[in-house]
Amino acid sequence: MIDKIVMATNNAGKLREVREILSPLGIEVISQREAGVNCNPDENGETFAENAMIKAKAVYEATGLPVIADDSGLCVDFLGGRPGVHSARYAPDGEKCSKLLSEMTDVPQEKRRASFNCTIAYIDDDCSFTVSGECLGYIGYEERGENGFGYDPVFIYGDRTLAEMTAEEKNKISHRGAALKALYAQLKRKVNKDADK
Ligand code: ITT
Repeated sequence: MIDKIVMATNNAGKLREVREILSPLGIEVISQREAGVNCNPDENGETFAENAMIKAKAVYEATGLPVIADDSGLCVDFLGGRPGVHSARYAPDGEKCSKLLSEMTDVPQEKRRASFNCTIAYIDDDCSFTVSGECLGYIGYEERGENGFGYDPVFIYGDRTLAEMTAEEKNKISHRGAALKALYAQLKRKVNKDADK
């Protein structure tokens, strides 16, 4: 099994969650900065998968080590899927939730459905692939909770926002948790295949 992976990200919240999920499985995740790479490629893809691959490739080319990159975002039904792949650029951190709430004033409960989506790209010397995960919920009417990052205070799953959940609770139901579960299954298959060669 791969025991050390570089994560191509500048987002501390993502890095923390990926570490929490993969380290109990025996995979050490180091940040691109810890790997000595400082890069922020232009995320000009039209899909989460394209952008995840752009980020993973840039760091793989710089390090030659196994790399993962996460491209994720919030898709709101009422907004025709926005902010989607533009979630990071929608507003500065600290203003994302308030801007979204202001776009959703007076929108009734039944029209507030939304999904968090996450695609993770993986690259090493002999393969590259993407895996995805989704978390379905809806947008609340106010910010609630102190945990998590990004849009967590306005995204309701069940009867709580993701920011009201512990890290462990969020990771069990989140888009990122689902994508990482699929990644782990793929890596296990790859190891078994290599062992059969
Ligand atoms: P990197 O590209 O460096 O990884 P980024 O923040 O720019 O970091 P993205 O381009 O993938 O990442 O943008 C995704 C945005 O969607 C992110 O900045 C958050 O605002 C939001 N987001 C993604 N996952 C989230 C989560 O689990 N909870 C809350 N917001 C999330």
